[in-house]
Amino acid sequence: MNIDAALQDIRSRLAQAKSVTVLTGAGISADSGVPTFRGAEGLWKDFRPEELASPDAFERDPTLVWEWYNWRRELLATKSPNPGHHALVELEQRCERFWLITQNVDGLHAEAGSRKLSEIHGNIWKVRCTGCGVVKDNRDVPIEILPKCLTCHGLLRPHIVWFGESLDPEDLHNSYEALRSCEVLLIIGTSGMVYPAASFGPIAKDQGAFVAELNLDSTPNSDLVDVAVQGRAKDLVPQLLS
Ligand code: BJW
Ligand code: ZN
Repeated sequence: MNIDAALQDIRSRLAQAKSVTVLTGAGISADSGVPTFRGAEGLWKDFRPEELASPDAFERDPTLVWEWYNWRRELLATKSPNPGHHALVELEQRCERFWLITQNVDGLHAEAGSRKLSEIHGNIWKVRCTGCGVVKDNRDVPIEILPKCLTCHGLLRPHIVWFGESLDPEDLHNSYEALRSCEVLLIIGTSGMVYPAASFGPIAKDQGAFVAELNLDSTPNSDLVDVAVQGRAKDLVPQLLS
């Protein structure tokens, strides 16, 4: 199927669906200039995830981990939502039932105006106390190293889900509910390598949803979906609404 026919197929499915769920990954923010994780230009090319994005790494060297997050904060502070993010806000407004599940921690979906949203890997603009667990917004760039909790003086950490950590139960509940009930699932800009999000496509497919993938490349999801369209999210997602 050529791209125009594939987009038309997705458009007509969206128009008929009462319940739509979307899963996004780093690819949608790549069009805003945010680096992805994997691939030739990805963050994991220069940084080792187990040295920076794991609870062990933070325990071993919190200064190093915070320095990395300060570098990311400096970069992200200059970035804005792109037409792909904005098109998903419009889709949310058009749909009777809608849920956006994002793996991205950059906060760009919320900044664009998405409200029916689970940020399942957390948010880089939030901090969590390792002592009392309180979560607070923090947009300091750079953040003071090492940041401390004003209530209990415990060490603050990024409110991000690192490898080996469990996702927030409420985010998981909302995500599974949205996957079980959707008629259409759009999977946008994720390599489909990280669990549990990597299982979301198969879950929606098993319960009978029409599943479409929008990505620059093929991924492990490409073979199981009903339609896979290759291209940039900022170009493709707005075309689903036209
Ligand atoms: C474009 C584009 C453009 C580019 N337009 N497209 C088996 C079952 C269950 C769990 C596991 C399992 N095996 C291992 C696990 C544990 C682990 C895991 O999945 N590991 C895998 C690597 C195998 N998962 C976990 O630990 C999770 N917790 C968990 O499962 O708890 C229970 C448990 C624990 C332990 C064992 C078993 C169960 C937590 C995962 C947390 C992930 N956190 C990270 C890092 C946060 C650090 C930070 O950001 O500060 O989140 S990992 C990193 O990958 C980040 C992302 O959200 C995540 C996904 O990446 P994403 O978004 O897909 O980005 P990329 O770069 O991979 O891909 C970009 C895509 O965009 C590409 O396809 C491009 O082609 C495309 N693209 N430009 C459209 N313009
Ligand atoms: Zn505290």
